[in-house]
Amino acid sequence: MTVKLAIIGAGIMGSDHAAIFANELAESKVVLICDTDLAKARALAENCGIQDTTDDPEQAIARNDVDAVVIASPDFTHAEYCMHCLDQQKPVLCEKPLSPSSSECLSVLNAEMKTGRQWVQLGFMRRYDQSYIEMQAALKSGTIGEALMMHNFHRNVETPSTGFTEAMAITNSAPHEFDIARHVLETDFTTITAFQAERSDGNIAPVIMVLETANNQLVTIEINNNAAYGYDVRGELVGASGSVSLSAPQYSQLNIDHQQLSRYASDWRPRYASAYREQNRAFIEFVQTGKFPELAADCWDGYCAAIAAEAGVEALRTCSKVNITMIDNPKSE
Ligand code: ISE
Repeated sequence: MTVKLAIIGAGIMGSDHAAIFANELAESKVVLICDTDLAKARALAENCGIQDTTDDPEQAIARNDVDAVVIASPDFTHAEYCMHCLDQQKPVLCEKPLSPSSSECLSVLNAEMKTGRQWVQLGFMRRYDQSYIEMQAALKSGTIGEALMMHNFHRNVETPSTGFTEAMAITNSAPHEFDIARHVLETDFTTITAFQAERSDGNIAPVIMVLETANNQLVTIEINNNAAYGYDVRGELVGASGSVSLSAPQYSQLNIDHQQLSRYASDWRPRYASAYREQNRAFIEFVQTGKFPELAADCWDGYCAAIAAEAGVEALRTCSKVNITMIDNPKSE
């Protein structure tokens, strides 16, 4: 069965998803691009040879010729559009975060649970990145001993020109690390502290967070949204008898003028190209079979990331260690 998709949001990620489904995943077809800015929807549709466009997300989700939905609109719209997908009982691949608000995440989770099955796959694509897969495998096989610490560095060239607030370092960027650390370590966070450097140029300054886990491990996260030099994600999992660090795929190095040079991409898409492809492939299989993908994040994971983010914002505001207190996972009751 060819899965017919609507993509909501014609920005960077909407365009990226459209290209992946159109060019790399033969069992899918994007039939509709939706953006509240119709001109943007039209431009993307034209670029990818897609016929239909609309500026009405609710109608897009409800259309009979749409089997499943990809949400890549601004963060604050994700929960609402997921709710429409649940109303229509259509599988949805929703970009992270599920919502910046943990209570909104819970509303989506509860609405999903009422339907009796899972519909929402959350786009924490790093779970499909080979370097994190190998990191987790080294831990699970006992190769590095028990996990003690996980260090994470997440650097963007610069913040988007509009709409990126101070808090979004924690609510938009760091959720990747909140999720991947929980996923690799298979545990939850208990506390968070956060610190911010100062910049004299008015740009959003780097934030460093330290989290404790339920298994007494430490997780450090640096978010630097204005690193200037390139897109750079690093990480290391330190065990009792060894460590494993991420190495970004790199296909060549240039040797000139007595220097060895390697390049940084200007954003995350090249670094995570294969992770996005594998994530999206898993989504198509999910739509076809109804079986939720083993590796993927779900609404509960979205809630866990949001509650860590809320505590992080509070920790930074109050310069104090904040407890991360979660409800019991209703899925395991
Ligand atoms: C951005 O907001 C994302 O969503 C990307 O997935 C991430 O890799 C990037 O660094 C974030 O700023």
